[in-house]
Amino acid sequence: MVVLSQPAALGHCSLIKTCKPTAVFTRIPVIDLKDQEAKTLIVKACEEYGFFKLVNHGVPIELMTRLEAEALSFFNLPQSEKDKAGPPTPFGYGNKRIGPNGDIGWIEYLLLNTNPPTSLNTPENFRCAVNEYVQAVKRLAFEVLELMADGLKIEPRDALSRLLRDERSDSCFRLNHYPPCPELQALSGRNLIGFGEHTDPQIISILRSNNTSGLQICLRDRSWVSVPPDQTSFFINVGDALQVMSNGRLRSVRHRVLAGSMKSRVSMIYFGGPPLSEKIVPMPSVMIEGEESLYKEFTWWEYKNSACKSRLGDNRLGLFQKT
Ligand code: GA4
Repeated sequence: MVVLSQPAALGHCSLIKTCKPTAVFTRIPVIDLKDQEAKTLIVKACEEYGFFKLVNHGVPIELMTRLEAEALSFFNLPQSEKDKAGPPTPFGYGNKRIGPNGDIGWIEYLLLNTNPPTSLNTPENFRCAVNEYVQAVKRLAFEVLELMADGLKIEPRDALSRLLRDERSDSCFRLNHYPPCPELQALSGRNLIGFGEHTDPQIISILRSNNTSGLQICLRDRSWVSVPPDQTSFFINVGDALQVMSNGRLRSVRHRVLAGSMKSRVSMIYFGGPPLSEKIVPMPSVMIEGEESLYKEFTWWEYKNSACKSRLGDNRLGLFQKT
């Protein structure tokens, strides 16, 4: 990754970093939710990559496309109208600035609370589409976490999903719009960083995007690969909290999003988090006899607080690792 060598070519986006093309991820684990083996395959994918694609998930495609259309009508509003829904801290509309500590990207977004839903002054249709979609994706997250518990032989099987089912669950929802940046064409195939590399702090993230590429994940050997888009499927990420709860067995995946020169990318992500008071510790049933926790004990509230003070690309779990 480099800071632009020809800032003039990009004018207004010259502060945002670019990066070179990367290889396509051809070995992406694809999991069919209705497959008998799903629980084993989910655990395997989360151990190796912390990431997989979910098909046959039962969420109607119309729910996704309806929300995508509503989101685009919002993002197509004049800037002054969108700004009325800002700032994004804690919830609302954000433009280029990500988080409170100076991170920027080629992105605009809406960050929303899910418990209870953030009440933005947006059209009724938009709010309905968000609420219906979030309900469906939440249910999917419960199902995936229950299969994961089965695969890890964790009892009871709702040991993970109950944290998201809890009405105090600290979950959120994000609608991202990565506008095309035509000036990029002058930079021979380079892409702008839309959302810089990071891991998600929560337990699990469920992402759906339109048919525009951009998502990349970091493999164990630290190489970056780009994930081919699939607007009918979901992409699932393990978050930091789940890495801790599995005592490092499941891997919180580093990922980033690049913006392109021609097509706009729209993504919608549900981040499933536990209640603020929840202690984030390895679950006894994932530990073998004599195994010790790799992490110091902390609550989700403490972790979130520390995350809010961090930069996007920081290794946030590092502060909580036992030395
Ligand atoms: C990354 C995952 C989610 O998008 C998010 C992000 C949050 C934000 O946009 O405000 C953070 C980032 C995310 C982690 C570190 C802090 C907080 C921006 C940032 C620099 C909503 C989340 O929960 O953590």
